[in-house]
Amino acid sequence: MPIGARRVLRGDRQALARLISQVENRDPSALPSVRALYPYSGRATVVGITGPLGVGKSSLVNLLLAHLRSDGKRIGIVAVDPSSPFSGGSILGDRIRLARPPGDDGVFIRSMAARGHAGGVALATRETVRLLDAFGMDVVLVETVGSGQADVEIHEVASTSVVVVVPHLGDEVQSLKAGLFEIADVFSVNKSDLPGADSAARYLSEMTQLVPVTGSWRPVVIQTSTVAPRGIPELWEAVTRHEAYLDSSGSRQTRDRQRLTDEILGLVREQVDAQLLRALEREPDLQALLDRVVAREIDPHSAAERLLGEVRRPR
Ligand SMILES: Nc1nc2c(ncn2[C@@H]2O[C@H](COP(=O)(O)OP(=O)(O)OP(=O)(O)O)[C@@H](O)[C@H]2O)c(=O)[nH]1
Ligand SMILES: [Mg+2]
Repeated sequence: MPIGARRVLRGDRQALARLISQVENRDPSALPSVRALYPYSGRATVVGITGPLGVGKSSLVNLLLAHLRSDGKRIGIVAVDPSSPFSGGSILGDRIRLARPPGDDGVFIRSMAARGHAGGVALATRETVRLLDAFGMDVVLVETVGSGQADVEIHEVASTSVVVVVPHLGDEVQSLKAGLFEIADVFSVNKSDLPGADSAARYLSEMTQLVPVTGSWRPVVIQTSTVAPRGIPELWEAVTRHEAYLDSSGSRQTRDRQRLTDEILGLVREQVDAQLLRALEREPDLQALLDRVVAREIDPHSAAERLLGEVRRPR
């Protein structure tokens, strides 16, 4: 087994951090360790915490962390930064930053930049989660910003997705219907210390009755507050109920297989793309080929076939 992987299994936090960085940079030198660690993963409960900007996702993660730590659970946290155009500005002024309690070895927190990954975020996030899993974390919490068209498709990573909203959703209700509604296993109506929480929760509960679901799970709606702490044990209880449902209904298996199919296809695509780029570099007559297509001497299909031949050509 590669030394990096052995160190991770031994509980070496630095080795874990280094490996995650390599995974994030799609550095091929991480591959041997990533592969060696795969059999040690699959034990952690992976929970997505997603929702629009500033609804209190990090605050909830902090309180869930405290709740789970008091239960002796080892916790990994992955925070995928928003790639929204606001992220450089002061609009996020009072965001809560996640921090590991000093000296607590049962917690590992990692931020990932969503920017500059173009499609690779889900892949890198999934592998990071898997490394935390192999490291021995019981629960991995993944915070992502999502407003219906999530940057990271959280359900590609998490077995339970908590969608966080706040009272007075306004226009967000529309995008909720479109996107987040489909992925929510549990709703947290956070900031329920503010007025309107009851009616927001009631509205969401009614919506969950209307939206078609696959299987027999209907999203559970929990009111939470992180400033006047409320609903945190109930939120976690809803998550564990959903996890139990996944097991009893057999849908964990179905979902896992689907996720792995997507992952493998994603990896194949990554390789094919890279091969295509190399083939394009090898094709010195690309411009000439293009000229011929422009001059109507050959058609685009023939040009594509020619390039495909290059991709398939053994090197
Ligand atoms: N009133 C009230 N404010 C809250 C509550 N939870 C969080 N906040 C406040 O909402 C703001 C954003 O909280 P965060 O936890 O950073 O929210 P977030 O969803 O992680 O934000 P981003 O990661 O930037 O999308 C902070 O000022 C929090 O103090 C709550 O339950 N009630
Ligand atoms: Mg946050």
